[in-house]
Amino acid sequence: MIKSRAAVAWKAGAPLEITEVDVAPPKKGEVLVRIVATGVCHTDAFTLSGADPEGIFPSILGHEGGGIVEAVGEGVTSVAVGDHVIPLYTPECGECKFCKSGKTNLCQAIRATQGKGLMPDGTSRFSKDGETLFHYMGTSTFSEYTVLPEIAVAKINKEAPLEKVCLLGCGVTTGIGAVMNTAKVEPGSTVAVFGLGGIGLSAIIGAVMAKASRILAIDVNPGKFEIAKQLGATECVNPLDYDKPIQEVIVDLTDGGVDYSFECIGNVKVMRSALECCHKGWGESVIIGVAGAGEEICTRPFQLVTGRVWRGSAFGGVRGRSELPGYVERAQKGEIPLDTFITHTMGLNDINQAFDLMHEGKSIRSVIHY
Ligand code: NAD
Ligand code: DAO
Ligand code: ZN
Ligand code: ZN
Repeated sequence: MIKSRAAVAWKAGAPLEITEVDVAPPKKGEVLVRIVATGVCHTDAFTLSGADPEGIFPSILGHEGGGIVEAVGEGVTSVAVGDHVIPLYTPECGECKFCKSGKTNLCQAIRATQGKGLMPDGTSRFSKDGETLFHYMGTSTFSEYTVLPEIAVAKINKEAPLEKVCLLGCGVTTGIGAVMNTAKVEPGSTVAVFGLGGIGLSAIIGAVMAKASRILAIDVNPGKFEIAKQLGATECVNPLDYDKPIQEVIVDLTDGGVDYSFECIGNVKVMRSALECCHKGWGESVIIGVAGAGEEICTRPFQLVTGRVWRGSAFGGVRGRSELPGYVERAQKGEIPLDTFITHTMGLNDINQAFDLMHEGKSIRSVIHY
């Protein structure tokens, strides 16, 4: 057992407690990683709020980390002590039906146990005074030391700053990937992005990379517009400035609707707007936001009959072990401006402030430095 500083989520709706926890050594096929830095994503707040149907307590949240391998368990061959890695909440075993399909990044090799907050052998590596603490998304980056299956770490360039590229562990990759891999936006396309947090702003970067001709950035918080424009949005739209549904506003602005839209909020009403602002005959809408437990989407089926397409995207469709190192290289070359996302940095002791800043709409990403 080693001691680790961690932020523990004891129950839904309560602040995290910064405390010392026990971490058991990595077992067969597992690695112990010292997390150097972690971002705080809306999904952590969603789970902490209690709205996440998969939320399990007490647990150690966090899934947007960067760290260094400190020890490896029996049989681990693909990473070694000292390697720099990004934890993957979507692993890549390369062998399951999903990995072999070539059609999805949703590896299922450890899905059953990961969803229960456990390692693949059905036990947890975390405890506090003998009480089991559950893992979260298989990553638990709000602990300085965390244990991950070997198939859930991407080995990256050691020269990349972990306190920046940690953002590629979720938000930035999710937004860019949804545009490039899921929608496959073509040059000259018109794009609407709903929600300008870390995910939506990354979708804007993806739309710029894809050479979209117009990128409409939509948010109810106008404080997000400056950064959206800086990243390449061509127009910013605040739904609160209009007295008609936002889909009608977008359709009017774009001669019948956009080619692609992305919902980056987790609001089922906005998901409908994002679909219905797409162009008749070919417009495609991608759901990225995660809606609350029990919520459902709806639209008139005629929207689909008349050619609009509704799809979803997890981790931007990116296969973590094989593709994430390439994202790190693109960030190193300056093609992905990670600095723009980091509005706040703080130590682990102040992690609850990161949640407050997110709820107040004041941050894009807070990065916790251990
Ligand atoms: P965030 O809270 O930082 O940003 C959300 C933005 O949406 C804010 O700027 C907010 O002002 C805006 N917004 C809220 N209500 C709105 C409305 N009605 N109309 C327009 N704008 C509105 O969140 P984030 O970290 O960017 O995450 C966004 C969503 O993506 C969350 O639901 C998160 O759980 C989800 N997510 C999904 C994946 C995935 O793989 N699919 C990965 C990471 C995050
Ligand atoms: O394979 O069934 C599955 C689940 C894969 C988890 C993908 C989660 C993506 C959305 C959650 C937001 C992540 C921060
Ligand atoms: Zn996330
Ligand atoms: Zn797999």
